Amino acid sequence: MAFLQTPPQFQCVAAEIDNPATPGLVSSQEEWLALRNALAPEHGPQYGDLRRFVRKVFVNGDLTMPDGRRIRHWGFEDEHGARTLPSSLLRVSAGDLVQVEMSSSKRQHTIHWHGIEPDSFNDGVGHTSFEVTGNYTYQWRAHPGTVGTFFYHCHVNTTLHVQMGLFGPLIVDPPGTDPNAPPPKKPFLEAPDDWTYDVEAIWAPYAIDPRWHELNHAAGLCGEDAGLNVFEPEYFLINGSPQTPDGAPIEEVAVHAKVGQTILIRTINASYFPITYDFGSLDPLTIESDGRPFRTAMDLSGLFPKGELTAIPWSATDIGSPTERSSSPRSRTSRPSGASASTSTRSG
Ligand SMILES: [Cu+2]
Repeated sequence: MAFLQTPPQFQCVAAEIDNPATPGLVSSQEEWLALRNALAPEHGPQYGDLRRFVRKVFVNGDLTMPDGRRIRHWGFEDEHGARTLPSSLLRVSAGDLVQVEMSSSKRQHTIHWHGIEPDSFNDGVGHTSFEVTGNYTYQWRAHPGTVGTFFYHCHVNTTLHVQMGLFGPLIVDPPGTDPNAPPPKKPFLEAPDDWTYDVEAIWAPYAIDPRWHELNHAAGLCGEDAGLNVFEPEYFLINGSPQTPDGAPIEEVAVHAKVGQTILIRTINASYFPITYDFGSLDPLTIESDGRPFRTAMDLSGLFPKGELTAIPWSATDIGSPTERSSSPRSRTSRPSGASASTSTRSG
């Protein structure tokens, strides 16, 4: 058996590569329903709609840190023109046929659907298929048996492009449900009734090494040492909101619920070190990891490796404002670890 390996000096992102047409691109809901209903039973139950989204790369995002420092970031602009960090939520139901029209800026990017298993054309792993210049419509079906919290991100020079902000949450709701319906909802159909949540939040622990934000698109791809093995974060955020030095809870991502309501927090670890969640006096359950529901809740204290996506519900039974704190990342150079905090408040 033989294989070819590309030496580093030829791995640079430099060429304009034509995108292929999306294999079997479905043109309408009617066409999808006809195809879906003609599937043999072993290819899945007959549910799911055609859902379309747009994600357009932008590279001129601008975040201001508490000390006034401005940080350049990238992201995916959605079909409504929103440019957020993380990029906008993409939410579907199991069985849906998902089409995401992606357009890159001048340089190559992709969207990889982490935890979803599309065919390789639509998987968004550039070096096993192609990188997008111009436009490409990703098409995949949300697996009827895989429900939960995922994320999507660019997979070109991945370490850098994810840090630059090219990522967002992806939620697959249970089959046969409306992904746009508000809670109360079950996280997955087999979940016990008391896991039904009334309030939902999505938190992405994220940290910024400012040096990385000055690098260019292809830094490190051409055999040079861009220092992408050294991550020295100076700012710690939840979503796009930075922690202030006084440790005050980040109000922008605070969760508000009424007494007796159940809260579900979906986390996507967008940083490069394990994250520790400290829920204070609360006693949350962990019910899912990487889009794979647990049949029973598990105690995963301290075990949140990179890329793990976890849903954590808890019941709001107290009145007060306990602070939930996510702390990390600890850098290789023994800087003190950072922390970012927010709160959940309960009203009567
Ligand atoms: Cu990219």
